[in-house]
Amino acid sequence: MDKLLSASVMCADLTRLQDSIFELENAGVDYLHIDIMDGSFVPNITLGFDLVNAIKSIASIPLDVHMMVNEPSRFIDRMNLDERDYLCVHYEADIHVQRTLAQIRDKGCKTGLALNPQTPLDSLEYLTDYIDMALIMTVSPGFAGQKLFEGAQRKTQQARELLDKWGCSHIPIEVDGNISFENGKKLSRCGADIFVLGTSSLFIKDKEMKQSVRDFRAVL
Ligand code: S6P
Ligand code: MG
Repeated sequence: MDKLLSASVMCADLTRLQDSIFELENAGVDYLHIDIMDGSFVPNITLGFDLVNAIKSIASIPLDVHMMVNEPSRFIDRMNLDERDYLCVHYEADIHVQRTLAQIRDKGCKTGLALNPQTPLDSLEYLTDYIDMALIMTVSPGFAGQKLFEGAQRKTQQARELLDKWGCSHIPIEVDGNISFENGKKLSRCGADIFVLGTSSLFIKDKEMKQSVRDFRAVL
């Protein structure tokens, strides 16, 4: 499977959002990762649906929307996404997550299912028919600039093994949180396919983003 890079928009310069989006595209990332938080599922509030739609209207690369929101089904129709985009919800945030994943499919975009660090991998087992990507959180969600949790490599490797065992080698694994060059390299070897780049590797003072993207691809 191709290794893909998804840039975390919440880490970009939001005072000049349009330029930031074009800079990220120009730097050569594959997706724009947009974090939506509700101040309840996670203790923070970041980007929202209107912003997703605004970005979608100017972006030429697909979006990778990560909803850290309780009962996400309430908001899915608020976003104008298409078949190139991922819309990812959390297993822990929705007691009827199967229905929500089906709702996202009906909407016509790709589904993602995210798991917090402590959530067991077997949560994925009966949902594999409904997911186009598994998002393994490598930090507890809510903030940029955190440290990789200790079990992240083991969990990523086991996720890959289990998905393969269940006949789902086609489902990519995304990793999100403290994806530095070093952690990206290790997680890539464990089977990660999509890497969310934030303050640990892409938004680095005095380093050109184009160079960071090149360097990141080189370590994978
Ligand atoms: C926060 C969110 C993430 C962050 C990203 C930041 O939980 O889901 O997508 O934006 O992890 O990257 P970094 O390198 O600062 O951890
Ligand atoms: Mg995220």
